[in-house]
Amino acid sequence: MAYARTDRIGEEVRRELDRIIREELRDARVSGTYSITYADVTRDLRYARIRFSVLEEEKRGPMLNALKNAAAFLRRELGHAMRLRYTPELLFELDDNIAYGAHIASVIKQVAPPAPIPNATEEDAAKVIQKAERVAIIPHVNIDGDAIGSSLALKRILEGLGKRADVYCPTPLADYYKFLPGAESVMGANDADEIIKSHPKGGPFDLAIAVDSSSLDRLGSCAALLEHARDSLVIDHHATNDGIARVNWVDKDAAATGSLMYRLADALDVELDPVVAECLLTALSTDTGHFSQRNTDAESLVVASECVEAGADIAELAERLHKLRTLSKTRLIACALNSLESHFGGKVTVMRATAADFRETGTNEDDSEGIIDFGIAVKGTLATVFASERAGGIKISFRSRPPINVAAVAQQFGGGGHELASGCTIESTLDEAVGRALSALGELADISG
Ligand SMILES: [Mn+2]
Repeated sequence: MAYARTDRIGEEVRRELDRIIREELRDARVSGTYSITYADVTRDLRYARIRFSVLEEEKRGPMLNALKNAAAFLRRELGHAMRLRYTPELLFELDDNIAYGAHIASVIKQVAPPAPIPNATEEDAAKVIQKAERVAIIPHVNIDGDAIGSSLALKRILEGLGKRADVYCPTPLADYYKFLPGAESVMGANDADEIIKSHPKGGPFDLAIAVDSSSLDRLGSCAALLEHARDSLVIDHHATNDGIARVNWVDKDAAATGSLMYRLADALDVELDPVVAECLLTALSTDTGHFSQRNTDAESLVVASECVEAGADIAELAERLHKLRTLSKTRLIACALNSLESHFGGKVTVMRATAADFRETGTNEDDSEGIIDFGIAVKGTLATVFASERAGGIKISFRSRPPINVAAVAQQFGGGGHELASGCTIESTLDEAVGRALSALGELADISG
């Protein structure tokens, strides 16, 4: 059945190309008595081998060159003329040249399916992006400022290149990020599920991009988009990244995924506009504690400087992201501060937010963001634990100072993150989860030594 379909498409491609070449391709090298004899379209529509023959021998070479030079133009025209979900790349060969035909066959073998790229660079990322027309962007669950800022910046960058890009949030976006330009257009996990159900694999997305996400778990049910799209890319800065896409661009030394988006914009030759600037500054500001944590590097300050130059208001953002909080959140902080404990001779602090705290203050999980900073702010603290009671278990967050590596501790419980900031979920009571987190810290991070 599939063969019959590609045969039919092949014949349509052949007919349309013949018409386009005769009517629209103005190239003196295309002359004489020629015919487009056959179009062989691969089943995934990625490639079409176009065979043609020319009666006059001396005109064969020039015509082949003319068609190869015009391949991009012909493909575009073909795309307009035919309603295909993907316009194949055109590979021309002379009907009567067996050697060239064999070469084309080996090229097709080499390029399909594309090989995974485990250590990709911004150039690799730019290449797969340039090829895509419709893109799905997926930030991680419990979306933070880096994830949403980077995702919305990426959406804007891609739209600037004339592509269609949508952000699919695996969990709802917290209210305090809704001021970001583009936040009103984000889609949810249900939208992603529906698209996956109503389209065959490979459509409608040419590319799915996971942002700031170190594992498939972190994408919730939106992880399916990565499998479903024609191609996949991850852009991330977590050292614990599993290599979840075909093209994996992970720079663990980057302060934020926002820094990578800045490099990507440069690689794609896209200038920062006020929208990209505000989103990127949010990403950087969130992941660096407004440019004050240890991961704040020269690049993050360059990005910040460029964002301010492009129109982002850094004071306003600092207020929105770090200084202003609701009365109910302020009360939740009071509960957490009240629970403060000191362990390992003052080297580890612990705070908790119980289900009752959330209920009585009228807050939700999103409001616990940033509370952990109060724990690491206590003088003499090398590591801090913040445990909050959630529907799905106890969410444990860790922060530390060098050389204490809390990524390893979170991984022990199936979580992940960075050396100095990580998290996991433990299914138990609040007290038991805190006990287990503390003993893991003691053993793995050698806190007692
Ligand atoms: Mn990040």
